Amino acid sequence: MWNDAATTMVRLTNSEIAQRLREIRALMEFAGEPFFKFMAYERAAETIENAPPLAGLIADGSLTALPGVGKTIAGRIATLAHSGSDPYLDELRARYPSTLLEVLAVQGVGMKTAQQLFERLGVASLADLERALDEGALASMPRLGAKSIENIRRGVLAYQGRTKRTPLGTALPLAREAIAFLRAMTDAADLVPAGSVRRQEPTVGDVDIVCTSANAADVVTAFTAWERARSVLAEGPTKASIWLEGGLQIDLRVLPAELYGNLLQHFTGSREHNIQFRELAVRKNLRVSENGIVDLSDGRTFVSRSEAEVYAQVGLAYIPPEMRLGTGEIEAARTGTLPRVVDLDDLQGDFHMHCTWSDGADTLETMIAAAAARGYRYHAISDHSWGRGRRGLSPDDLRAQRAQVQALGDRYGIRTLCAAEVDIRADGSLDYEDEVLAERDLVIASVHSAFAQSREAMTARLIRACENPYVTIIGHPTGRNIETFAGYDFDHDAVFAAAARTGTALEIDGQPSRLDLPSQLARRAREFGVTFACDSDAHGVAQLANVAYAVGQARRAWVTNEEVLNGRSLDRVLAFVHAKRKRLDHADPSPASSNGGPAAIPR
Ligand code: DGT
Ligand code: CA
Ligand code: CA
Ligand code: ZN
Repeated sequence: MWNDAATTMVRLTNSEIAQRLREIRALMEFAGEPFFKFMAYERAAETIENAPPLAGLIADGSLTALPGVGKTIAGRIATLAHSGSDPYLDELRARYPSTLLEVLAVQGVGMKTAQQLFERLGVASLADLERALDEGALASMPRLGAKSIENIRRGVLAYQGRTKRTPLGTALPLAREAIAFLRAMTDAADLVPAGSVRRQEPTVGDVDIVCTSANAADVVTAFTAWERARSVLAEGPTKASIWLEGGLQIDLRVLPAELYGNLLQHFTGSREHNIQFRELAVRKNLRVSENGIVDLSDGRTFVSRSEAEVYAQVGLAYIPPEMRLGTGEIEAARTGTLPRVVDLDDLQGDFHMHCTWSDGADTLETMIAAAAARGYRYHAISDHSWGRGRRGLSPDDLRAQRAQVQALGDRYGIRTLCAAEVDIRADGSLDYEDEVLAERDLVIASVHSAFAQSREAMTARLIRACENPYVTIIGHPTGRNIETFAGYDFDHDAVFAAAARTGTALEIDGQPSRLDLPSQLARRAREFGVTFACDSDAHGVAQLANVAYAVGQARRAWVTNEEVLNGRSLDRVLAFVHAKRKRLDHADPSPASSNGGPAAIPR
């Protein structure tokens, strides 16, 4: 940890120092210090945020040359940088609970109000404030009208929404880091994420990790001392909770090995699933708890190391964690009708990836090599079309790119399909002429513009894209962003029906910000007989692994390998492409796509 002389100088980043200066400012103001004093910390925080890394400035004593940094504050910055804290900050923290900052961060709670809430009602945390709101205690405060109280109530909700959920794509790598740390530092075994991470929920409230060990206390101690832990929320003999920088919580539970199956099942949830599981058990005269399954007829308790046994004891087939949503899986497991859902290992390829020809970070050859290294039989390079001024390819570029693929020959032992991700324009026409599309081995068509269209227009737009004989896959079909955008409005059923009728696959895009189709919709689409494509949408080699998120969502949607296009052999993929081209080109030409004539099928 302390092996590098340069890093021993400064333990905090500029933004961590700025954050602490802002904390000093907030607590000073709360304490009633004069305006000019606490505002000096605000100005210094701004300066530090925009300053170069501080080690050099501290070493030659030139911190005070920064605008807004006087002698006192320069001393505090140097102390913070060296030790991670500062006596004045410690003094303020001793006087006021750290949770007070939550209250101060709630929109609608001014400084005066926060002071009064603290003094009169003892409100020192968000939880206190929520309770005071629920109990109507705020109405007793002078100068706080109904409208202000309503504003505070909204502010609390907004604060929770802001701080509450973390994308799976952020949480799962952190869970894996914590697991790797515990594996290296302790004797813990059976380390896995549980809870919503294991269920592959697109966003998670917190991360739950379970493991087994004969030395639970040692595992807990190591966990709370992890250098990524910013604070320890709770610590007990067999469990602990920490907070990481940025506020993600990780709960660790160390379980007795003999009960591992029961407890893993319990801590995986979902709540709805567990309730239904217990209800079914009760009807069989069994009582399920985290401590085992009691047969009420003879009082015997069954405990198990394996989840499969736990389900079997209640007469159920094993239910994969992604399916434990309380949406019919228990009944299906009881009647033997649970589908065998697609597995990451089933995939033979990936259709959606970009390289430096458009907006990818890695070259064509690097992407091909990386796809081959994943063990795929085939993959498609699907760079963007040229329409919207982003780095898209012209028809000539597409031909040049194919020449480059051909020149590489069989060097990597993988078949590279020359595809494209083509914009679906506002009217449902595509960004290339049909002649150009016909030269592609397959085509992904995606909406990247005009999201605000009416439901009718968007539905017609997507159906028209499905009807184009050359469109193999509709990319990220709803356009949602899991944090910021619910997706554009369209008639889902109508588009699913069109996709099934025309032999167009719908993508399940594995980019963590997309996860699109959402699993509820993919499950609905199954009822129409839709084929899916589980894709990474990688913009660099590291993102090829995002295909695992696509598979996770497909499993949540009960999608089987047979329903996934890239679960099939290359011959069958090409047959899927050409069956649609043949059928629609000859039998049912739509007005949008009739200018192509019979396609020359590229080999
Ligand atoms: P999240 O964290 O909101 O994304 O969702 P979960 O499902 O991970 O919920 P969490 O972290 O509160 O609890 C982890 C699992 O523990 C949950 O899926 C089911 C299980 N569990 C069973 N009984 C209880 C209970 O009484 N309270 C809580 N909090 N969890 C329970
Ligand atoms: Ca959780
Ligand atoms: Ca939890
Ligand atoms: Zn893309």
